[in-house]
Amino acid sequence: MSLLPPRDATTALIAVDLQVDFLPGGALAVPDGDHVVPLANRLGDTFETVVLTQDWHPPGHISFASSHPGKAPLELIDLPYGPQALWPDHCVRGTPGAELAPGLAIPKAQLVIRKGHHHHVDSYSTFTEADRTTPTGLTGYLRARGISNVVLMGLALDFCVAWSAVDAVAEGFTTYVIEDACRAIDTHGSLDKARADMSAAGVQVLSIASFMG
Ligand code: VGL
Ligand code: ZN
Repeated sequence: MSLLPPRDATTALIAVDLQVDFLPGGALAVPDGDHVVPLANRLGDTFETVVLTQDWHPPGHISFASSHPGKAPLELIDLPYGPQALWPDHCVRGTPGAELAPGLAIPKAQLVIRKGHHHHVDSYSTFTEADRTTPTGLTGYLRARGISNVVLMGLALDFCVAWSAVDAVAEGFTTYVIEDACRAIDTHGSLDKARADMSAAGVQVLSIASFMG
């Protein structure tokens, strides 16, 4: 049985990338991505501190296949910071696809972290960009508010949720992922890898039923 996080002001919810482009019909649709939006609303109600994240790329971002002639979405390329999967153009800052999901209703949420805004660096993680050195500033925000535990949910489990969870552990937070409040892209073994990476890092995986008790 997994331990549950303390249900007090030391625990924050991070709702990851609940955005139009990751919902059915979006540019990088995650299968059944829309199913987790009502779960985010229910969970959000039970936390004092809620952080929303938004994938937020400039036009022509380095993670877009269209920025690399001859390359197709889901191919891998080598960048100075390591391998980078290529994606369809998605979550271009200021466009309708980058907006938060219609139906997302967490009025308590006070911070939105926008990530992936550097032209030459992607950022699946909401803590540290893909160069593994540039911080988003989220750690400082959470620490300043006395947060020591984080609970993650959202899209996509095998990219932005998993990378954020592994980094949350590295930043010293006790870290939980509510797996059935996430959906995955699952390409080239990414879901199995994400599960293995989270388990190796010590991320605790919960179900929404166990969490809601
Ligand atoms: C994501 C691929 C590219 C995610 C973001 O939110 O998981 N995946 N950009
Ligand atoms: Zn992205």
